[in-house]
Amino acid sequence: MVATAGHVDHGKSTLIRALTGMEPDRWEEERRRGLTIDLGFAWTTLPSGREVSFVDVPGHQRFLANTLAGLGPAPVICFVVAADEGWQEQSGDHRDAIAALDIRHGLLVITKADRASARAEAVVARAREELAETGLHDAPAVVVSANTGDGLVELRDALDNVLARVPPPATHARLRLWVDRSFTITGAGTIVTGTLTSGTMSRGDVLQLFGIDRIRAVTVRGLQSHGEFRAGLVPVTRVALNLRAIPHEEVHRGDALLTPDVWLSTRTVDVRRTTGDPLTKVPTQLFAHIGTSAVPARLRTFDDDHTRLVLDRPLPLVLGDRLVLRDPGSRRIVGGAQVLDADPPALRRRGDGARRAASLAEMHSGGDVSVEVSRRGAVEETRLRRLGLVGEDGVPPKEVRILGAWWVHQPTFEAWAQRLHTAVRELSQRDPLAGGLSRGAAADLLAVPDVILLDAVVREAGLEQAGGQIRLPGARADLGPAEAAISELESRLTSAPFHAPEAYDLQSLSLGARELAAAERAGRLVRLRDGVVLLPTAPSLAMRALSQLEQPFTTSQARQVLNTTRRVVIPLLEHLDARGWTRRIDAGHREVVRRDRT
Ligand SMILES: Nc1nc2c(ncn2[C@@H]2O[C@H](COP(=O)(O)OP(=O)(O)OP(=O)(O)O)[C@@H](O)[C@H]2O)c(=O)[nH]1
Ligand SMILES: [Mg+2]
Repeated sequence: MVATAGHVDHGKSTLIRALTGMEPDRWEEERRRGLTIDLGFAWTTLPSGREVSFVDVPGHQRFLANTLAGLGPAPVICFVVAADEGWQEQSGDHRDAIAALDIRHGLLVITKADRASARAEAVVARAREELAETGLHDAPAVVVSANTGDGLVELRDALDNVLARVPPPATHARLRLWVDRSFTITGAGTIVTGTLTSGTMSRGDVLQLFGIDRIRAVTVRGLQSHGEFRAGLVPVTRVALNLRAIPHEEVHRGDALLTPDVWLSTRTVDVRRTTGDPLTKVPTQLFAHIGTSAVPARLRTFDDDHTRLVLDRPLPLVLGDRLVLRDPGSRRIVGGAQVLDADPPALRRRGDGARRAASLAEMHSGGDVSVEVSRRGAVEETRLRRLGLVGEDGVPPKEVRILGAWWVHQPTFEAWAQRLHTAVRELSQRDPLAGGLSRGAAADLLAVPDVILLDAVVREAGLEQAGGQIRLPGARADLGPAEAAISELESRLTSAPFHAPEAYDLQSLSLGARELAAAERAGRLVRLRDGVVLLPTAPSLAMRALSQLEQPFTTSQARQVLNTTRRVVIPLLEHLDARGWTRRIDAGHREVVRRDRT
């Protein structure tokens, strides 16, 4: 797609008409006044067979916003300067827009040569000087007259050459199509048009329509390009989509059609000035233009080259996007900016602004995935992709490691592990009976965003977890003051495994509920119903004896073979039932559950 550019009345629309035989001025008012007001669309086939679309823009300063909507998505420019008038004020505005948008392909067309052929050379020289700082600095120049037809053959050839040199756009990229028109055709319904600059589109696609006040799903019912139906389209091309179930008034210029769920919606972006006036010298209320959209923006300027833009409404922006900043008061383009961070941190505390300015100054324009990941510690990969920070290869930088869906900053990860280890060690010293740090407390302490990460941090720290508690490894947890009493109990139970201590035994050992619970968590005792305390080995020991009995067996036979009392044997048998090791047949009988070896 090629957009025109150039001062009012310099012959842009006439040129498009001469090249395509199509009328770019769509409105009756435009034709009556001989003035382009809004975008015009036309296309033709070049000598090579290549199809080319044109978007014709208005030159008049009053319609600069429309001009920017035409230039916004354009990869190639046909920059028009009339031979008789030469370089003029809006030539300058359009040059500034092209510089801000970083458009690098195009050609310079000197029109109306029939009126001032002698001046053509000087006009070319001046235009080259003016465009020297833009991507069009070495654009080929062609001198034409639409009236006589002189130079049009050369112009077609030159266009063909320029288009052949434009690098092919990414067909696999996620789609973002900025809408430039929405209208209705009887029988077909809503038609939405735009320039497909990357990604592919097919009939039946479900896309997200990113509108002024909401995002909704739309289905592409039909597709056209250059007036013909297509099943699918690849960039760069003009597209007209027939959308299902949405009135055309609900789609606007500046809306975007998106690949679903892969774009970030953002109202705040940090940008770097690429062209134009130092940011400290520009008004703090501007219009930001991107694609076909124009949104009022408030600047919170950090320095000459960096500012935060707070947009009046969210846009689907990504790292690297080029914005044109326009001052609605003076109707001037104040410059261009590039998105450095589409989701910047809030500035809350004193000094945040200065710190942010410093880190933006350091950031390279391709964005810095390391900076983003280190700032947050861990970031979901999908989010990084939305921010435009993941390269095609998907390989993280050196200090970033992938844990599941997360990209984690390795130094931060190690610091988390160290902090967790310290916290767990201190807790076990302070309160040996605590049984470890709860996962909830650990997550709060580290502020890790996901439990999967917490597990990884626990492993990294060389800690163990059980029952939602994180503790030191091999935790034959020292039970502190209760240690001696528990050891004593252990040795008694080792010699008489089913001789559970009586309440007064526990009392004389100073073992209360808290101490016993800690010992159980540490895996040193089990507590059964009715205050029965045994070694953790007791259940399997009991099973060994019970399976020697004739099946089924009675409670009393069990009591005898285990050499214990009813107080102990009943909770013990219930415990075995609960584990599925024994089965209660009736009030007086049980049997051992035989397991088939599989
Ligand atoms: N003599 C002569 N007149 C031309 C030529 N090209 C355009 N014109 C005339 O210049 C006037 C302006 O032409 P347009 O094509 O409307 O100019 P434009 O650049 O599209 O103007 P805006 O869209 O309003 O910015 C018209 O009267 C055209 O007939 C040319 O090559 N020779
Ligand atoms: Mg025109």
